[in-house]
Amino acid sequence: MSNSMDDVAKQAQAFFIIGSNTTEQHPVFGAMLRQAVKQRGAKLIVADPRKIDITEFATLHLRHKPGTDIALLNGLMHIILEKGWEDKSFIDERTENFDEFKATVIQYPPEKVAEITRIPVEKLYEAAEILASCKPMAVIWAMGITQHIVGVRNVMDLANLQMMLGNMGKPGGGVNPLRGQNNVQGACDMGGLPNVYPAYQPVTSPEVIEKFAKAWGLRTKDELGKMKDEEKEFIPNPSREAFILSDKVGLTVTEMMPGILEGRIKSLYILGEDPVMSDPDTKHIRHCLEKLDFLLLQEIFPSETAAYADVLLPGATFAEKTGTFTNTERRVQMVRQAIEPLGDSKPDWWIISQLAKKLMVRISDRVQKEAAHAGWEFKDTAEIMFEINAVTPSYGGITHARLETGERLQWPCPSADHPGTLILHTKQFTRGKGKFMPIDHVPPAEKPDDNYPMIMSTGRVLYHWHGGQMTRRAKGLMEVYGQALVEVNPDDAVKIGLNGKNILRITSRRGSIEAKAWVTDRVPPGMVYANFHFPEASANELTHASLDPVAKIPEYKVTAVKVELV
Ligand SMILES: Nc1nc2c(c(=O)[nH]1)N[C@H]1C(S)=C(S)[C@@H](COP(=O)(O)OP(=O)(O)OC[C@H]3O[C@@H](n4cnc5c(=O)[nH]c(N)nc54)[C@H](O)[C@@H]3O)O[C@H]1N2
Ligand SMILES: Nc1nc2c(c(=O)[nH]1)N[C@H]1C(S)=C(S)[C@@H](COP(=O)(O)OP(=O)(O)OC[C@H]3O[C@@H](n4cnc5c(=O)[nH]c(N)nc54)[C@H](O)[C@@H]3O)O[C@H]1N2
Ligand SMILES: [Mo]
Repeated sequence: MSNSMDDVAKQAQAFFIIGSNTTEQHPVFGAMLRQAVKQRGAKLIVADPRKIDITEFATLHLRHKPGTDIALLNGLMHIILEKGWEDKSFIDERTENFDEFKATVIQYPPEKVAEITRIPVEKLYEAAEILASCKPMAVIWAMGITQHIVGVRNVMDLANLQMMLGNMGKPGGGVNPLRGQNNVQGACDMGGLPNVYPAYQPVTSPEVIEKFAKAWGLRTKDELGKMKDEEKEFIPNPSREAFILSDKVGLTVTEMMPGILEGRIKSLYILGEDPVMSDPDTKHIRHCLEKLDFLLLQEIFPSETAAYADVLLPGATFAEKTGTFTNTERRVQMVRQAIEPLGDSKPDWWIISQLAKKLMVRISDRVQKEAAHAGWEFKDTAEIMFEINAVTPSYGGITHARLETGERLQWPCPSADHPGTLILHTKQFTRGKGKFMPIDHVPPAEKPDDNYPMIMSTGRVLYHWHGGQMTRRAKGLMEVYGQALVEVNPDDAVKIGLNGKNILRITSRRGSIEAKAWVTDRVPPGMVYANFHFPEASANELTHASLDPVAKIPEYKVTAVKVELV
């Protein structure tokens, strides 16, 4: 989030929630927003194909066709320009490329947008007026925006909107993606991505490579090139670049799986992920995992993916270890060990460091054991944090000691005396001026046809967590929500001939599931909504791996399906 939950909830005059089921998937923040609407009359626009719970509190619900967000946003911005509601001084002072962007937006008059999105023209005008007249206005989104082949473009178009209205760098405004997993923000900040080191420092940059090579006592490619042959004697494996830092961008998960079939990937080390449940097109994923030479899985439970593992290492859970999580507002929080790890389980960081030491020795028996171990000897996670402080500028001043005193630290926090940053981009953007990006509507990858006439959208429900390894083990949750339900509109229920029966078969071009119907107008006619919480009826048996070309995120939100009575 560019802003913080507090300032958004307390100071925004309007919220634009687009593609986020906030009260079910981020219930704490969802409750804060609901209160803002009820108690201080903040306006709320929700753009979501489904009638999710928070629409009950909405000033306006824009129920557009899945995968038409760009058309919707361009249409709203078209009206804002037509009415002269844009923030001209912000555009002049803080941004560039406005004219090129404007030329694209002009192509989206309300009538055309109404046709693409199925939102009536009057509603578009009403929405544009609320968004432009309530300042500051905060945009909030989640997977309804990103899980599309145009995920990155959707996000850029939301940034266009906020720059056009001058809502960036101000309390109560901003662009606010709600991060999903408890520590996904932290994992990304620490370089758990194929193209960057911690703090988004590119793996392709020679300066960055040199910095990390120095910090970790490794050689750079340049240094290796300059070395004499006899010096190379001491380098265990120069040809495999084992002891230098690679400047190659790695693969994303969604590229690794097909990479197995292409022979590019021979083994996988999976930690805390259950791809058999969460990756698109399960049959394909099973096939890929079967072809691996070796799969090491580090888990807290024997998950669905465990069936394919050669070795299963027991990781300790959040309650059994001490460290930090970084939440959606870039805030680093202490997590403290409450109980001793059960059985043989060990904290993930400890397992990784043990493995690393063993691998280093295996790679070369010529390297001194101590040298190989250097850099992997951590007493605890507070010590790991010191290394983070040294190489991660935005975390430079975030230590366990400061967090233990109760300080609220949101990155960037570059030094020990820095108070952290509540709101980003207050004076300028990371690149200097904010660049408007001309973005055109592109329809979803999979189109309905006579055989697969309906659209399936997928996501989660309040009571379960993804593959359900944790939540399906909770008795109370299973009592409330014990089997997969598929939302189907009452009109479609009639057409399908449900007539009191309740089991549906949903089939896509890749597979088929049977699940109980929940007949509800939460979904519009022509659309069903399924989750991936139960292995016996997981939506991912049906989804497909069409990817956003930049982020490589699959288009989980649009699959063409056939729905029948069982
Ligand atoms: N209880 C619970 N909470 C969770 C999780 C969980 O598994 N269970 N998972 C966490 C994680 S990792 C994540 S990423 C977040 C996800 O949080 P959300 O993104 O809020 O969750 P989703 O269920 O993916 O729902 C996204 C919303 O997008 C809408 N949508 C679908 N297609 C479109 C579209 O084309 N355009 C627009 N504008 N909207 C669309 C859906 O109707 C839905 O309301 O939740 C986190 N919180
Ligand atoms: N169809 C469809 N598919 C989706 C999505 C969608 O909206 N629709 N959403 C996608 C999104 S946004 C996400 S984030 C992914 C989530 O996909 P996954 O990350 O694969 O799902 P989780 O069930 O959260 O898997 C986490 C696993 O980690 C284990 N675990 C928990 N704590 C620890 C720990 O401390 N250490 C270790 N080693 N393991 C631990 C749990 O037992 C669990 O099996 O799903 C994606 N898949
Ligand atoms: Mo997520």
